[in-house]
Amino acid sequence: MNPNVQEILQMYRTMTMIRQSCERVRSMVLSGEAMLLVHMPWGEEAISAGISAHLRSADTTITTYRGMGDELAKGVPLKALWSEYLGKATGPCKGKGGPMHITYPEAGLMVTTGIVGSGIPIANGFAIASQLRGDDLVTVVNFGDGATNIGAFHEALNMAQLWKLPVIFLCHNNLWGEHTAIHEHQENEHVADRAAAYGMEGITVDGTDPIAVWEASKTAIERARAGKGPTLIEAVAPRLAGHYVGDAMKYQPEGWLEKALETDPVVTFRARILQEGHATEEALSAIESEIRAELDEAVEFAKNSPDPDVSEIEIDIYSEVAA
Ligand SMILES: Cc1ncc(C[n+]2csc(CCOP(=O)(O)OP(=O)(O)O)c2C)c(N)n1
Repeated sequence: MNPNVQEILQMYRTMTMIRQSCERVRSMVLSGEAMLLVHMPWGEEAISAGISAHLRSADTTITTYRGMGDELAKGVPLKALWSEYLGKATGPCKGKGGPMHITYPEAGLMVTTGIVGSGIPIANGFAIASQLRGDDLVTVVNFGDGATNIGAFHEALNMAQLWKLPVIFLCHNNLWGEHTAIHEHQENEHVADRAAAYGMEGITVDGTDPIAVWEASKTAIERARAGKGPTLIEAVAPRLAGHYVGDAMKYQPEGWLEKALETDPVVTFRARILQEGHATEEALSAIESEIRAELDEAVEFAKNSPDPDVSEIEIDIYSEVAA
């Protein structure tokens, strides 16, 4: 089964929004207009767009410091996201979370974490809650290839399979863990092969192709909603920029990035939409302009928003302890 035209264009819209936001963050950081340590999902846009097509607002998403795409695709509004990125009081975490700690329960975005692998067992917790409530909600946890070497990944997969938890373990395999290439940190040919150790379904897909991600996640989400347990999806999508904005990538072999750019998901999906006749050049340009205008408005809103007041500094940070 394939996505219909409306779904295809929605995925293109989401991917464009993520890419334009990546470009804007980079230009603001490199020009000195914003001071942030940020990790962009450059190249991973199709993964977030493909899976989110099957998610409801009430489903849970957990992501990482490279989570801007997952956050936008799940429905975090641009204004909210940008306000938090710029540390403003209008952000969903009142500017105290920043890019690495965005939470937006209204859209089911429950955790963004900077601790590699830490979101994976937390996903099991949300999934157990669904099981106890007896609903058919799913939890999607996003993480990188490097995170699959963390002990918590293995413990969480074992338990999720044993208890048939409604979780999708979505590995964004961008072929790098910080400055280390994947073949220098694990010997498995595919990250998805690791699922077999726990009796779990594991699948490797082309993470630069939103339709491939759409198909794989449709099957996995339907299985999870039906109580048939978790799936490990490995979506392979080369990282098209540095580990963080400002990383000069001196550790990459010569020509690596140039080759990876040949499968730039936003560029190739655009060309495919045109070639398969799903939309005209004018229609795609209109989507791009519309998003640029929304982004301009969101960035202006965030820039003009107040900083958090100093009196806020301990609020929402420590819990009240009864004497
Ligand atoms: C527990 C822990 N160990 C180390 C780090 C430092 N660190 C930050 S990002 C990163 C690389 C993680 O690679 P991967 O999981 O592939 O995710 P990617 O950055 O490629 O999205 C490391 C080691 C950390 N944040 N947390």
